[in-house]
Amino acid sequence: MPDEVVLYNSCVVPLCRPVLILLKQNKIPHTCVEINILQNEHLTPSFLEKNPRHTLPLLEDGGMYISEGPAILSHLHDHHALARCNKELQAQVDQLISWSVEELHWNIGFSYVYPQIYEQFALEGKANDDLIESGIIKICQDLDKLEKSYLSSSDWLLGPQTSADLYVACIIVVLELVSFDFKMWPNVQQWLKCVKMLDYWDEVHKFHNDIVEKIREETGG
Ligand SMILES: N[C@@H](CCC(=O)N[C@@H](CS)C(=O)NCC(=O)O)C(=O)O
Repeated sequence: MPDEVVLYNSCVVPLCRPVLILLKQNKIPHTCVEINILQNEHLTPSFLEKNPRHTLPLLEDGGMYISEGPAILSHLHDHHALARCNKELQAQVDQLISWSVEELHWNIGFSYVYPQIYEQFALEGKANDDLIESGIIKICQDLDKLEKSYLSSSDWLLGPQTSADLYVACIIVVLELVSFDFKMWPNVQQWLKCVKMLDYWDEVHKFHNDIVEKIREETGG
């Protein structure tokens, strides 16, 4: 049994990235196993034995398998050196992380970006257009919330910098894959710049950043 935790990770899955950054920032010994989700490696019998719901990220620790980002963080708080905030702030952090992995990721990923770039997430014809149209409306509402409330008077979402900034930003930058223009949300733009300067952001986002760069070159953006 490995002494260090194992993160089953995919370079194309944004929800793996905050977990990986937090492992690195908190110096928690870990190894990464890359699962090629586009080749359905998450559906193989050996992976399904580890996680019957076949989602990534998945953490292995001491023979136990933990899926769902928020549950992974809770485990790392309890059993490893993942820093916690005071109770009141931690409740706010947990709240924003839960919102981001469910609602925000649904709106940005499954209702807008993935149906445009991944065949397997696209619906047929007009249904796909309708999905994308409803997605962008919800995304604008989400960005408005961040712009006008969380980021209206603070550089970070909850006052001090917390793991909620990482989680929410890892999902927001998925919009870069469709060259989304953030200019209507200057506070969000400024905040993203700050989050991108955090330790390990660039290292963990190398795959993502390379694709975004390639898109920029192709579109002359
Ligand atoms: N709520 C989960 C969501 C994880 C999730 O949906 N991961 C997707 C990739 S974005 C996945 O693994 N999909 C593969 C599948 O469901 O078969 C979390 O926070 O970890």
